[in-house]
Amino acid sequence: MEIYESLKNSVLDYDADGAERYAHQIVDEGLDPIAGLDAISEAMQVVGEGYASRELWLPDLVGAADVSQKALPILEEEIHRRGQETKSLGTVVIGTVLGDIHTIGKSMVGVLLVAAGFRVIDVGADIGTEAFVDAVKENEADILALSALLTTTAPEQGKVIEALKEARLRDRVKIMVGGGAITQGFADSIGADGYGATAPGAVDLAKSLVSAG
Ligand code: B12
Repeated sequence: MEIYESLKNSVLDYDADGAERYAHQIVDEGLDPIAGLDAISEAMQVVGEGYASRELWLPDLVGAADVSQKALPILEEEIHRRGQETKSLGTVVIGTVLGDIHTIGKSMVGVLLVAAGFRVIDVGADIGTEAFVDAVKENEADILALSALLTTTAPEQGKVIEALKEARLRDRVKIMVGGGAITQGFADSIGADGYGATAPGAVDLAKSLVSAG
């Protein structure tokens, strides 16, 4: 649909006003806010490829991420609003690991989990092991979802799992991992309960983890 294409292009054109306007329009016209997240995700994918092939530079990444951040809260608020109408499937604590400030994918996973009926506590980015352990304990989380986009920060996910073992909480919480730097093989190697490559995949995974008990 044209509006989603316009939203995607506004991110690619670094047009913050446009992104905000299209996000509001999606909400006001009762269109699908999740399709809006997909459009932003596609734009970030294009930006990432441009950066990898050296056609774009760090300020371009920052610019596109800033524009995304204008539209995302508007769509997320609407998804939260609609999610409140459903019964909770369980509690998920989600965050990006220490040393890693990438938030967009993590936030998308969080908001789709809300849309699916989970209670989600998003602890943010650049989060240390202690803070994850505390959040799991305080919220009696059923699932801990860890995101990492850098190969240098991926090992932090393993450290969080070890810290949960030390705190004797590992048996009480399922752990799912994801983010650009993570593979199924890596997830297996650190003893995670599941790996998801996409936000919709993360929702299916979370549902299967809670139903497995
Ligand atoms: C935007 C961006 C930034 C922004 C982040 C802004 C923000 N608020 O998030 C800024 C400019 C700050 C940034 C900084 C850096 N970045 Co950067 N960044 C990106 C970029 C272009 C897009 C990331 C993104 O938002 N993607 C869109 C979302 C929707 O995708 P996603 O995060 O992968 O999430 C999806 C899945 O992975 C999954 N998922 C995510 N989390 C989880 C969690 C669970 C539990 C599950 C199941 C699934 C899941 O679901 C999501 C939706 O489908 C990527 C390129 C790329 N192709 O990913 C580089 C990239 C990740 N960055 C990279 C680098 C190198 C950096 C910097 C080191 C650059 C520098 N020289 O300073 C810094 C590091 C800063 C730090 N300490 O974290 C590299 C990482 C290379 C590597 N393998 O280590 C990449 C891959 C670019 C590249 N091709 O080189 N970056």
